[in-house]
Amino acid sequence: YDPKSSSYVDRSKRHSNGAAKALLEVMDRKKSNLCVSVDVAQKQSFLSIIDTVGPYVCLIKTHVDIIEDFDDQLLAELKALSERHDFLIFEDRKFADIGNTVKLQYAKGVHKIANWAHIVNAHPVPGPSIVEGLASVGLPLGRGLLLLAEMSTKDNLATGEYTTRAVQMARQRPDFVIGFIAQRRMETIGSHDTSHGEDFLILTPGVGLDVQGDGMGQQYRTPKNVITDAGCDVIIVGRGIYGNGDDVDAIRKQAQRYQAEGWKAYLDRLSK
Ligand code: BMP
Repeated sequence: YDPKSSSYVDRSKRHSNGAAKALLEVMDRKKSNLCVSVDVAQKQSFLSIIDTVGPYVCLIKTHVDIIEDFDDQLLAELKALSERHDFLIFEDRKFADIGNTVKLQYAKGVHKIANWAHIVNAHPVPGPSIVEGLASVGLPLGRGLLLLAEMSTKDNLATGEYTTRAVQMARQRPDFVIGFIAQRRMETIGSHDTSHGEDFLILTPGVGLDVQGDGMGQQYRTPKNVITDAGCDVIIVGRGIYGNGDDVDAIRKQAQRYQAEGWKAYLDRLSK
């Protein structure tokens, strides 16, 4: 079994986790493997970008702790947009603490992330206990977790044995860990026998069509590099979509462009 040559909709049937299933189904339904990362500081701008790109995405990625005028109304509007435009929500929280602390960070505080984010992510650095802590909150709510097995930045430390250990952690909790933030497929890592049908979602940041970096360590690859060549599943695009100002038509055009490029790259991969 090779997830690279299977369709998103066929793969949805292999996942028992509700968030993984729902994501693969919406990707198929909307013909989109585009996740837009909305990294802006004002609520109005945040909601306006999401309303504009909503029809073209499978997933919206948030960093709610960036928003200066955050309130519960914002969450109600985000939820309404996700229903109107049919996308899932991924809070890029990057949990990285002991099980008991991440459990509190996930469920409580100002943001109450578990109440509204279908998907969150965590650094594997604390070991399997971080997954247990998050699962105790997320599993009863049908949520999914991604582990950061690799990063997009220059000279990052998530390589080699660290990446392998992240994959081993995921294999211990396939009910909750639905995949990875990574730059390539992970199923073959750790001299694992892939014949039993393992399937991870690979969500990949560091995607841009017009520039190669941001002067702060970020490194960009194209949708073709990421989806066709590296076999990843979802392209995560931030500033490539809204980085040239807040003109709504320009943002819509960029979202359509990345959606089309990402989908073409997926169809090219399937026809290989
Ligand atoms: P941009 O496309 O504007 O560079 O944004 C990338 C987004 O993906 C940011 O929100 C960043 O936090 C996130 N990200 C990343 O760039 N590289 C990683 O390895 C992991 C990330 O979560």
